[in-house]
Amino acid sequence: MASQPTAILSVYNKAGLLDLAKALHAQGVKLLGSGGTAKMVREAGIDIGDVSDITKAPEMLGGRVKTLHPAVHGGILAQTKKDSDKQDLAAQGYNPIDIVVCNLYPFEETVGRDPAPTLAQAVEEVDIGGVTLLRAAAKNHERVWVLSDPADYKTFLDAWSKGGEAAQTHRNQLALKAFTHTSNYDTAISDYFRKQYASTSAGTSLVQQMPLRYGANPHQKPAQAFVTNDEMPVKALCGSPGYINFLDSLNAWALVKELQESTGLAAAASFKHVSPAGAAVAVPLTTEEARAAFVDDLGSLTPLATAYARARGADRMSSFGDIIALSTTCDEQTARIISREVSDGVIAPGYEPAALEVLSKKKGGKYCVLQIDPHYEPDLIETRHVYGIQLQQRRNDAKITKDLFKNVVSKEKSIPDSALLDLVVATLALKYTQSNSVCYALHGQIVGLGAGQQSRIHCTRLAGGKADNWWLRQHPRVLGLPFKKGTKRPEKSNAIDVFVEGIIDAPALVGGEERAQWEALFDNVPAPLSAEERKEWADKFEGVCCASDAFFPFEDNVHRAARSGVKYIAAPGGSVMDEQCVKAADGHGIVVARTELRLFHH
Ligand code: 93A
Repeated sequence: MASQPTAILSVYNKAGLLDLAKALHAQGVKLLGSGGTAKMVREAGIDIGDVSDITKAPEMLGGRVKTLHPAVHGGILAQTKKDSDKQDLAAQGYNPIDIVVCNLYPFEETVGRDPAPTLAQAVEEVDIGGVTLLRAAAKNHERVWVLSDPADYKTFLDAWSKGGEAAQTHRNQLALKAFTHTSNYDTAISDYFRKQYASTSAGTSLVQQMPLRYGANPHQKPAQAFVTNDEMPVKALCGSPGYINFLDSLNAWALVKELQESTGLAAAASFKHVSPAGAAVAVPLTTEEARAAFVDDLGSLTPLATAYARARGADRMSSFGDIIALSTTCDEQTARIISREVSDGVIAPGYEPAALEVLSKKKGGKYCVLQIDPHYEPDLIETRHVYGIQLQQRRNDAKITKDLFKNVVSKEKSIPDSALLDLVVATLALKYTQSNSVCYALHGQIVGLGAGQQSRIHCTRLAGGKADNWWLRQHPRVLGLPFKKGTKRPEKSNAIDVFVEGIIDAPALVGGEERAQWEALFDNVPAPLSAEERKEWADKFEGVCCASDAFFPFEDNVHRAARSGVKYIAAPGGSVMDEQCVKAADGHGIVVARTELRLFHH
């Protein structure tokens, strides 16, 4: 067996090659190169053999086979401490290879070119032998050095001849780099072929990829959605989803799926900017709720229509242009409710034919109708890239059921079934809301959600303000607002909002254009709600549930919740102020369930 160390050189990117070859040669290393690599080294006057010297076979198929041979891979993969490996090499007259220098055909660069290469051109850029060299050398890094990046040549030359533990550490790092290099290379190849053979635009039955018009903003191109396992569980029956549509749809679907699993009731959600504007289960609407949700003209509602009417009615201003998720097959009545609202899209496990017909006419046929496989289970580990760095975590698969609220730590202990249902709705909503978040729920629906605030009290105030608004929208004076015939639904929602919030009566607006536009919507201009009317109505707001995605750091949250009719609170503990918060709750007669489950979501 030869004691002279041997290096195989086979590089597409020839930067630094000559310096490396010169230095290796000077240190007594035998050099063997593939066609172009050997030629360049030889022409520089450095002694180098051809790979074919040891394979005894010429490069063939126009370069498709250069280094793929047992003389090469046996030499790389042999564990020279093993007698049987040594005997195997000797039997074939092969020698061990100690250093592999290789980088790959530029596949990614080629397919990224404008104009795009043909498929045949792309195929030729798929490096086979180089990847095999790298993987073989990386696998046997206990003995073999693998250089996949010209940037590593210099440090390698300093380290390789020294031996010992430091050299092994260096080989370990080079092996990791080579494995990562081939992995990224294969990712680029599969990405390309997925777009060619498994895209919605490829017209094949196996769909793994959907091109998206753009990312979060129009200048963020290209954009796509894809899976690497099985099939894409979501398909567009109508319209084409954008990047944010996808984010909303997947979060909204996860929420309604879990709501139905946990409560046994049909569920719906109305999402905007990756947080729910509303979410609900099918608890029948009171007459006032039906009027405030603009569905009182429809008579009795199906369970799914009830759930969506509640979800959409939670915060009509925020639901403008929503993505809707439905937990069961969309029926015609639900589709009809959706069709008269301003909305961007809907996701459901299925659509009755009549429902699909209604929805596919919306927005001139551009309304986004998505169907999701209800049995789809995402991987337990989820990965995302942020600013070039990959973040990985176990996905939040915590189950939210009524059992979560068993640990009652307040003086008042009793939580009726209806409140347990509302606590499930509020807490599950938070699981899919951008944090920090606080949610108030009543009658099986969100009535106020404070999302994405850095301060918890701001969440609690925001959610409380929305809950108050929801309640005031059922005030007889609001339900009886004398809108002119033909006033559109979004105009009504806006006019009610500014009326309920008291904005339109602000001194700065009286006599101004905004106020005049508002007045023009009515047959006769309504008088503002007086402080007494507001107070009298607010006093009737009761039995509300409030959940928080993390502990309340101060008792001001409890006092604020109490002012919006909150009777039940669910939050994890862990604050130094836990005791004071419970004391504050006791002062209001509020029941507190400590969940010990934090639900941050980003
Ligand atoms: O077509 S290949 O996949 N077949 C091979 O057997 C093979 N061995 C090395 N390409 C192969 N290579 C690649 O050739 C290397 O990864 C390197 O990128 C390139 C170097 O070719 P040359 O030395 O002829 O310039």
